[in-house]
Order: sequence, then C-alpha cells, then structure tokens
Amino acid sequence: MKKTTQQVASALLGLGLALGAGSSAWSAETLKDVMKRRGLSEKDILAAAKTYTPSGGRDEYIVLSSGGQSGQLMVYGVPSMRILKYVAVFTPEPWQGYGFDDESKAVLAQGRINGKDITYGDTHHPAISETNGDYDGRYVFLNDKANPRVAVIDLHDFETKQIVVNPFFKSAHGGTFVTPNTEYVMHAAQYAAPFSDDYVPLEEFNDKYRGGLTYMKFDNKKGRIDMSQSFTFELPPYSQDLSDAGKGPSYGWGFTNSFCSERYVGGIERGRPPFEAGCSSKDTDFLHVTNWKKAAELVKAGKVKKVNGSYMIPIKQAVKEGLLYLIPEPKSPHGVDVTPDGKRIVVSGKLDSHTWVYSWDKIQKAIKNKQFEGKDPYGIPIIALKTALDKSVNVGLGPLHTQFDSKPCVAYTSIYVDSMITKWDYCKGKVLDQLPIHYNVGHLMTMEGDSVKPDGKYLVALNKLAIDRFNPVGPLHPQNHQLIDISGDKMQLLYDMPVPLGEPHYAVAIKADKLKPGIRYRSGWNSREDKRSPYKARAGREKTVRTCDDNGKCTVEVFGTTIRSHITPEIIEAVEGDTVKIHLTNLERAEDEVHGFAMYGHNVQLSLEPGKTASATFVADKPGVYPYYCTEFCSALHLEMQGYLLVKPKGYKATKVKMEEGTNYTKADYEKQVKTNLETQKVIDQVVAFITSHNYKDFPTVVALVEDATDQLGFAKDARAKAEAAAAKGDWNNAMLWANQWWQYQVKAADLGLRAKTYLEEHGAKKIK
Ligand code: K7E
Ligand code: CUA
Repeated sequence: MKKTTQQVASALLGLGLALGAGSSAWSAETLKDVMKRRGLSEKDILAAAKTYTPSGGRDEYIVLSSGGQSGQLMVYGVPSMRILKYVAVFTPEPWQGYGFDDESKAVLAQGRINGKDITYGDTHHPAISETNGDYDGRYVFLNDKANPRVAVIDLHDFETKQIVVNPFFKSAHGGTFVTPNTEYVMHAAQYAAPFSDDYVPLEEFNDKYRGGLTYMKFDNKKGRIDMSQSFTFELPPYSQDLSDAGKGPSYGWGFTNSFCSERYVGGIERGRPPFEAGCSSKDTDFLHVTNWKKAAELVKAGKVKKVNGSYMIPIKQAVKEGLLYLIPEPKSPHGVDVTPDGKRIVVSGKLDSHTWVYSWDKIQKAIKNKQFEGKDPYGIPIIALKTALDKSVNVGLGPLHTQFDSKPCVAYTSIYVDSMITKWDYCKGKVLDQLPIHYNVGHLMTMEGDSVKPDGKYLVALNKLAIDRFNPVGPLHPQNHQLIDISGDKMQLLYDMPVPLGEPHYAVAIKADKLKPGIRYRSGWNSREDKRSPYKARAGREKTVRTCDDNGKCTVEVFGTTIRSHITPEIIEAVEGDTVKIHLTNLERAEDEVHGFAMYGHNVQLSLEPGKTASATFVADKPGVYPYYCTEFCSALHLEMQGYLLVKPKGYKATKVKMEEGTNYTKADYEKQVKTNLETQKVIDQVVAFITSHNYKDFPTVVALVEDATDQLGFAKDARAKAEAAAAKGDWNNAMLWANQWWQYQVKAADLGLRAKTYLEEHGAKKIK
C-alpha cells in the first residue's frame, strides 16, 4: 500500500521538521506542493530525510576517499555526502600552500623518482591506522600506483607529512593496507619490472622481472614510515594486485592476489597477441600468503640482507623459512578481503560470477602438514584450491570487492559487469539481497568496513564516469558515489554524489567522533615536520636581514608575522639577483584566523593557519615592484593586508628621498580620532568585564580568543604611546596615523572580545563574580 503524503509528513514531524500549510512559516508551499512540483515520490522524501543535514548539523561518519589521478585525498561526510576538503598529497595545491611553501616542497621532494619531481599521483587505496584491528583515527595512508609511493597523512591536521618511494618497484597497486596495530603498511607491486633501474630486455622477463610485496615499517611514535626497517618479499613476476592483512586467528599473515600469472608479455607490434589475451588465458591465478610476523623476526635476528637501504627477502629464503605460499584463485581475481573475525578470506574473479571464500583454518592446517599440490616455477609451495576453499557463492557477473556489515556473516560485494551490489552471507553461502546501482561500480565501502568491528549502517558504491546521472559538463564525466542505507534487510539507495575529481578507487569511513583534529598550531610551528620552526618570529621581534657571502651572493631573509590586519614587514627591499627567503608566522590563536600570502610574479602562495610558520624562497632576478597581500578574507581590513617587495637594479642610486604622502592631518583630526578611541575603549571594557565575570577559562576556544585580544590591546597601547609622542612634538601627521592604528587594534580586540562573549552566552557560561 502506498503511504499517503500525510503519513510521510507526520513521519518527518517525528524528525523535528515542521510541515504543512498551517505550520510552515518558512514557505508558502506545503510538502505536497513541493513533491508535485519537483516530481518527488514518497521514497525520495524518505531518502532526503535520511541524508538531509540542517545548517550547522554534523555528519556521523567521515569518509577519506582516494582522489584518483588528482593525487589528492577527498574528505566528505556521511550521510550528508558533503565534501569537506581535498587534502593535497602527491600534487601541488595552492590553497593549502602545498608545493608552494618550502616546508611542503620538502615533502613533495621526498617523492622524487630518479631525481625527477613527480607532481601527480594515481591514488587508489587509503587506509586508516589501526589499534587492535580498530580504526584509531591517527593517520591515513595513501598509495600512488603509477609511481610506487606511499604518503602518510596526519589526521590531527589533515596534512601530508611524508612521501615514501618504494625502492624496488616500478608501480604499486596492492597498498595501502595496514596490519592490525599499524606495525606495517602493505605495498604490493603491480606490473612486474626489474628491481634495479637498469635496462633489462623483455626476453628476460621470467628471470629478471619481478613482482613483490613490501611491508613498510610504521614508527607509531614518530608517525612516519621507516624504510630502513621495512622488508620486501621478492615475488614472481605475476601482477600482484590487492592485499589485505590477516586479523584475529590470521594475525601475523598477509594476503595478496594476482593476475597474469601466465607471465604473458604482450607486444602487438612484434606480431604477438595482446596483453589482455595472454593475461587471462588460464583459469586460475595465485593468492600469495605471506607470514610478516616471522619475516620481521628474521629481520630482527639479522638474517635478511639489505638492498637499496631496505631489507629484501629473496624467494628462495622465503620458501626455506616457510614465509610464502600460493593458493590458486579463479579467473583474474581483483579484490581480496579478510572477514572481520579473521577466519575467512574472500576473493573475487573479475571474469567469473563467484566469490571464493577461503578458510584460514584449512590454509593453516595445509601449511602445518605440508599438504601441497606442487610448486610454481619459482619453487613456491602451492596449496590446492580445494584444500583451502571453504565455499564459493554465485553473486553475479564480475564481482570485485567485498565489505562487511556489523551483522555477523553479512558481506557486500560490488558486481562490476552486472552493475549491482550483492548482499550475501559468507557463513551460509547464500545471497540475501541485490540492488542495481548506477553503473561501473568498482570498490564499495561500509562504515569502518575494514576494521574488526564494522559499523554497517551505510554503504557507498564508488561508481566510475557517471554518464547520464548529472547535468553534462563535457566529455569528461564526474564520478558517482552512491549512498545506500544497509540498516534494514533490503538495501535502499539514498543519494548520488558527483565527484568532480580523478577516479577515486577506494575510500574508508571512520566514526566522526574518533577524529580529534587540532584547531591551531603551537606558535611558530613547522607543520610538515611537527616541530618548532627555526624561522618562528614573535610580535615586535620581526626582522629583515641581508647578508652576502664572499662571492658577493646576497640573501634577504625575512622573519615576519601576520595578524589582523597586517603583514610585518610591509616593505621588503632587495637587490636584483638576491635570494629572498620570506618566513611568516601567523600570530593568531583564534581558530579560523588563517592568512594567506600571495606575491606577484614569483609563484608564491602560502597558507598560514593560526600558529603556523611557512616559508617561501625565490630569486629576485628581475628589478621591479612586487605587491604582496593576504589571500584569505580575514577581517574587515583584509584588503589592507598588503605590502611591497622592491627589487632595485644593481648599483641603483636613489634620487628622491622624501615620501610623498597622500593626505596631511591637523591637530583637530588627531583629537577627533582620540575621542573615538576613548569611546571604543569603554565598549571594550564592558566586554572584558562580561568575560572576566564568567568562567571563561573553562572554554579553550574563549581562552584563545582572549589571548589574541590581549595581544591586540598590547599593540594598541604601543600605538597610543607613539601617537602621544608624535603629538607632543606637534607632528600631527604621525600623531593622527598612530592614533588611527591604535584604533585599528582596538577594533580587532573588540571583535575578538565580542566573539568570546557570544560564545560564552551560547555555551551556558556561569557567572563567577
Ligand atoms: Cu578495484 Cu585500484 Cu582497488 Cu580501482 S582498484 S576499482
Ligand atoms: Cu589576513 Cu586577509
């Protein structure tokens, strides 16, 4: 039976929405009118109510999504599907100053390959750091498939801190996946290549080309990957594809599948059939089973040799020590996913219609009893498919990836060819529900779906190239993330979100309250290195220094600050050919008071969040006038946050010495300004009285605002003293201008004070005296 609009309306009333002609002060239209006008069904309205987030509302989950070829990490909320941020990772991004300030340039430089800057990344799989198999919200890792790299992003400030290049591979797809305590980050090669950078002819593919799997050691204290303590399994030149780490009973092991174990080398131009024919001719490929725990012990015992500064375990050694096994897996498999209880491993063949569920119990027994069906050409023992298999389930054509529900035994698999999501039971081996989705689904993701305790609730299908779903924007289509409600027995499609960025392959979702991002940096902070910057400047201690070396090479170094509404210094002078280093510290402590710093002609754009120190280095190679200014609308006088870099020609002699002022001021102007200032001070005093008569110290946000306001009042005092000194000399121009500056500081203090007062009122502060 169809629900009436009245029923839907009363259901919405339960959610706190006031609807209907009588109660809708905000619109003359009723819900029924709107539904009719926009052609919405009751199901649409229900979906809207499940995703709509009123102004100021927060999301329950935060999604960290690969940004595909954009080389960024996308952050959005569920269920609202509102995009919150694109975190710059492998690609320069000006808003965040990434790739523009010296500090982040140093991070990008870590990702150089053979000395070359690589300024994009083909990102596929983000992974959140784990403690006891549960997401802990500290870090997120992201791989670059095209160049075998991994980035470490700190979730404390959503900034990229490190980029690591795999010292062996030429591409890497099977990462990032973390072990249950983030001991290691898994990183598997994709396209086999020589481990060295030498030329090796394709004719030597079997002998000299290699696949591999790196366990990158994560230093949980430092929050950085340590390649000197990482180890890599040399693997046959099968195209290793995806990985997942064991958990619970399979803790200590990792699983990596592969395709093209035919080791076929294409070459149409040499008269050979193409790659895709040769790489899918066999019925099975290999799942690689690796024992990282034992390998780590071997490394610790000094039994593994280092190559390229990192440990390398040759196939022979891995086999001898019982670290490496193969299990056949059907038909060009793609996903490999370990169940939350760690007892089963789910693999799907892209060219097949089944998910294949392996039993960890059976695999372990086979290893223990040395029950193998033979060896591969590289001498690796093979456990027979039927020995390891628990069951296979017909889920639909072209299954790819699998995710898990909070309900026991319930899994969801993306079905690429049939364009649907299949919900199935991996214990009983039966299909429970199927939902057609838009099309071209790749990965799918449930809330905390990779952890030992998935939350279920929602699923996002990551669909590719959303033809026909959105208003057309040219031949390159947006991607489409579809939100699905999985809380009931039947899946319900809720929302289509166009993704205007790369091809996001995979995403992970974490409960929002597990994230505790900071709102400001400690004063003078180099955020990329997580330490105090040597270039930190304090208020009143700003300086510009020009030094020259013995060869006459000179450097102008600025230790400056930003605070509403000016940049110190306001004038920087250099001589043609000087190296200019500008270090700026944002003195603000109020949480949203970011300043930017952009300069004409030198590709300079910094983002200075409160407390941050960032630097720009460039050569002033051309004489001229270079205005700079703040790029964030930070206050009413934001446009006045400006200055000039003056680059003089070599040997320049000044001819004009006196500044030409635009306006001259009188004693009356000065006195009028002072009167205004004294009145403004009365307002400030009232605000201060309000704040200090309340328990404001219990509110860190207010404490920060009060600290900033106190700074501003200190500056006001200095300016007042200068004004009065000038007035005493009858220098009315300077007296008036300093009096005006005194007032500017007062206005900023008042603005901060009023924000603090409002905050206290809104957050129920108590009167203390
Ligand atoms: Cu299936 Cu790179 Cu995980 Cu694309 S991958 S979809
Ligand atoms: Cu600072 Cu605009």
